[in-house]
Amino acid sequence: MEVWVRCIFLLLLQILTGGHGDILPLVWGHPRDAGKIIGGQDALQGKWPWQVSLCIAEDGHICGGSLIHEVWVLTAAHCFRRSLNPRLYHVKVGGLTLSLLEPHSTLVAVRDIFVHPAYLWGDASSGDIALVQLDTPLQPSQFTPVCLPAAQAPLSPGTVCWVTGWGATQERDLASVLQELAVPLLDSEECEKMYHIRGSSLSGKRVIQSDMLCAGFVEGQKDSCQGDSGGPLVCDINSSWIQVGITSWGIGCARPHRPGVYTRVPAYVHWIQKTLEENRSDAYGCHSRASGPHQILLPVLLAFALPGSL
Ligand code: 4AZ
Repeated sequence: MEVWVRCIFLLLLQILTGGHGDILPLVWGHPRDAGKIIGGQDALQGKWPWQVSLCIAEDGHICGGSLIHEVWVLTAAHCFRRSLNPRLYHVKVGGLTLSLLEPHSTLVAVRDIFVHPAYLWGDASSGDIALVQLDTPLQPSQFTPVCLPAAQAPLSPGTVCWVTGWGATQERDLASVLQELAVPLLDSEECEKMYHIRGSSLSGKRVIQSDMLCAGFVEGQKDSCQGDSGGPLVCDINSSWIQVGITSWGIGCARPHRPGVYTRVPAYVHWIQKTLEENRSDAYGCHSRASGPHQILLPVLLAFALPGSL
């Protein structure tokens, strides 16, 4: 694309997205990053309406995430290794690709980031969960939230669930369409044993903690990968999509005996509830049901403008 055309596009984009002061690239992620979950397939528009892309202005797409509410995104703590400054991040909602020019997609600024206190900022740490509070609430037409499980939800090994994301692929594929992959849940003890097969550096150490969940295949070949992390692992339970996992880590991707490891969401539903309650978004102006500035100001102005009318 000619440089000046690109500049006009960028300028328009700034205006359309409300201009947060930082010039954003047209497509999140460079072609070398764009790709697929390994062994997955293209998702259809609207099939996973809670899926979001967490982006940094300079680097583009860094992680997946899921909408659980009009202002809340669930993602992984390790997505914020670079910085905890909310101003650096944006969330892209409603897209099938990473293109910022995609119709029906929205780019929203981040107000705040809440990382679970158990997360230790190291590889394969417990507590790999974070909540992102958006700067402006989404309209009901812009998204559908995913359901959260009960704290005691039994996650039976063999249940086939779905992982989605724009993460890395083995192939150098330029397509950046959201990928989906069906993965069976695995028994944690079996998963622990698998990770110790030819895993001498792990000997004596527990790898799969109680807040982790494995999903995938003994033989490898199909898996989530870098760039999918933070995104959801969802199961269709009684015709509702329930998020049971957050893509977290693995040793490599799609290797035999190294299935994907996910944060076990039922272990954190109380923390999620508490964080949402303690950070209620009552200060969102027009969207607030409490009497916000508009609800007070309008009758006062009318009283002055129309003396005798009240
Ligand atoms: C990552 O680096 C990553 N195979 C995510 C998922 C998996 C491995 C690595 C699972 O973000």
